[in-house]
Amino acid sequence: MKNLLIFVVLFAVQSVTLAAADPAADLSVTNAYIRTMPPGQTKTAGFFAVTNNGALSCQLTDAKSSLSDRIEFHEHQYMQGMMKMRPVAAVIVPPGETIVFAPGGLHLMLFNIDAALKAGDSTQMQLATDQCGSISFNAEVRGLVKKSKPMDEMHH
Ligand SMILES: [Cu+2]
Repeated sequence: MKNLLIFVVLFAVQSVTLAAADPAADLSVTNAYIRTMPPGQTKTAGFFAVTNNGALSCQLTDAKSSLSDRIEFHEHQYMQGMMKMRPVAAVIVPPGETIVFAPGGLHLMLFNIDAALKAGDSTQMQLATDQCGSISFNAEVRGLVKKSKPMDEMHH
């Protein structure tokens, strides 16, 4: 009987320790939003800032949304005077750092969107990582900004 009691206490202590060490709690996402789509489009871009307050390096491996069955990490780069974008396999968020997904740089590319996106709506999204668990966050739908440069329409 005494042994059983010790076992229960040890088990409880261990559970608390595991919960406190949950690395997903060390990730936070702020300023998340996706853009509305021009008529006839089925893909859009998403942006956010992710901060790693933990001690582990967190590699973003996957993004999910009920709006899209295919989401890729993309980045924009100037190549020979042209803005081009290409997929990035994974994005690393080092301990203590914030990685910003913003227009003209890193972004999420959401494909095959059936639903109409209305500015002011919001949608639940998840980011998965290699060793820091996954994190859910709310992304606001924001209207397209009118751009004076035609290059922004060329690659999406
Ligand atoms: Cu893209």
